[in-house]
Amino acid sequence: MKFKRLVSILCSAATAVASLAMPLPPAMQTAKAAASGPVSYYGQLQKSGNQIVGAKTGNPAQVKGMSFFWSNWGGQYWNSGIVNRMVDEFKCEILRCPVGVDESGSMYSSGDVSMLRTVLDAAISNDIYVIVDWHSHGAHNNTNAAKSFFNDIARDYGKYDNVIFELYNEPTKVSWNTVKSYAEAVIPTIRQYSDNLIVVGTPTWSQDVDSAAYNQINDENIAYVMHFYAGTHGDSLRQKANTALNQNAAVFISEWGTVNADGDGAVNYNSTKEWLSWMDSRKLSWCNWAINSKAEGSSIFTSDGQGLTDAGKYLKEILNAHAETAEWRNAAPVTETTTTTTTTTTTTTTTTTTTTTTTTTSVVTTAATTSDSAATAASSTSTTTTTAEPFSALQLPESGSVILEAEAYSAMDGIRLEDCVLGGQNVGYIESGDWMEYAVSCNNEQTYELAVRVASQNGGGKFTISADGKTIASFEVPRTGDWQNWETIQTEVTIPAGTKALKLVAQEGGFNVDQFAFTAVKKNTLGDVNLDGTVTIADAILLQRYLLSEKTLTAEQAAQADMNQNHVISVIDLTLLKTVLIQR
Ligand code: IDC
Repeated sequence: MKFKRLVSILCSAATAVASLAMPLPPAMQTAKAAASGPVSYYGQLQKSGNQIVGAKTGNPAQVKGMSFFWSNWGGQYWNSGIVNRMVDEFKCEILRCPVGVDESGSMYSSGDVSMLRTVLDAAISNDIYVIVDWHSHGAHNNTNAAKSFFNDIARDYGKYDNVIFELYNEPTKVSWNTVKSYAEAVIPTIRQYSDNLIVVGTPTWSQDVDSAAYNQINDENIAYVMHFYAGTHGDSLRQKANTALNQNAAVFISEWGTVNADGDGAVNYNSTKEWLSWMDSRKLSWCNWAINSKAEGSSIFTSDGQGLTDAGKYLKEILNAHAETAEWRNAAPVTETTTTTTTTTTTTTTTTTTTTTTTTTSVVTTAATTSDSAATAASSTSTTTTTAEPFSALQLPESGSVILEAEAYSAMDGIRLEDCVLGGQNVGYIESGDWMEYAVSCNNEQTYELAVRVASQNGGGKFTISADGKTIASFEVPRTGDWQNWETIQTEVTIPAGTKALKLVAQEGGFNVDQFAFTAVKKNTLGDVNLDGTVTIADAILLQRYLLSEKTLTAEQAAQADMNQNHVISVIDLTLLKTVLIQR
């Protein structure tokens, strides 16, 4: 019986392989690339709780990129060549277009709209997000000008998932109520055409996200804008955003600088690292100021326009590092681009393309050289059980890496925070029986390489990690020679679906913890097309029905079906899958 089946499978496989070896009909040769950028992957950006998620993935989507300079002064860069360069060289996933508006709320030059359209078109063809920013410090003085502008842009561009509307760059010293009334007048103009994300500036040069969060706009898809300049701003501004997040407001960093708030001065690397790590831990999307060559610290181009400034070099490095772990770049193949039925066989072949790059654990291995986040939890005594500021649960990813700062606990007993030599804070004074608990959210069971950054003058510490009460890992802490000499210890952990809390409990004290890095381990269940955890004939049947166009596959399922890992799902994969089943 087995033999017979094998023969028939081999025969049909031989026919299929032979037919595939023949020249492809024209339609098959022109298979179109699928998700080439973040927008195809995440879809429209949407507020969900205090996060911005991708409509297609349901998971937080953190996108990073650059802001152009005021259109009225930096217009020479508003062209498709620069958009391409920003995508290819800087790896931008988002660009921001600050349309210059004066204090009275009027556009400096109506001609700027045509430059804006050029950039929007280029961003859309690059499959990246793009913010239309009414770059004003007095927009509420002229609501009608904003309404007319957003009406035209939303009418023409609101249908594209790429586009985000930013209503008011930076209100200055006005009340949130004033800004809110302005926003409430402009929003319906956009909503006639588009339910895309709208981001709204907040008082005090977009710093008072907390006031906005306490009195939110009644609309389903709004985020509040916070801006910072690393040379000027630090912890106290981050605390305002933490407060806003705790009020279930979504926060968007549509502009930030590595330099001082006047846009000039030297790059403040340490402060920038603290901000970056803080934004990463909360999955906040951002744009950096600015694509320009004016002789000031925030410009990324030198004043002759030829080279990159310190800020430019640094931003390129940051954005390129992000590209290595960005979820959309590491995602599984996307299915169903072109389907063609050949006339010589009854086999239908679907060509699948992908932009997969290898998921690396670079976050983990390079972590020790980067600064960690700033203090995020209130310091507390060493004797009482304390609930820190309620943190949003950390979404554990299905691919790539995420860092959980040790100080971002939701509850703890016995520990204390202290300044960390790498920047930010770490958990210290851990004694036997002390613990920290972390709010997480984990949709599906997933295996991770868990790397914990620890320091211990003398060694001998021991701790366990549990998921909703069940121990999933045990660690022994080596001697690192100093309380601030950090090393990473790691092990593989499997976190069950639905886990809400991870807890570290010290069995033996005498160690410090700075952060936990989770890197998703790709499940090695190739062939599990129906994703039920095992490889059976049901998977082969599903794949066969897919090839006969009777069923569709999700990207995750297609990844499982791609047995020979060539990013094309064909009858060869079916043959391989059947061979695996038969040989067992
Ligand atoms: C600054 C420019 C500067 C220009 C000034 C005009 O860098 O060359 O003279 O605008 O107002 C912001 C604003 C942004 C500022 C930037 C730096 O959104 O327009 O650009 N900044 O000061 N908020 C905080 C800082």
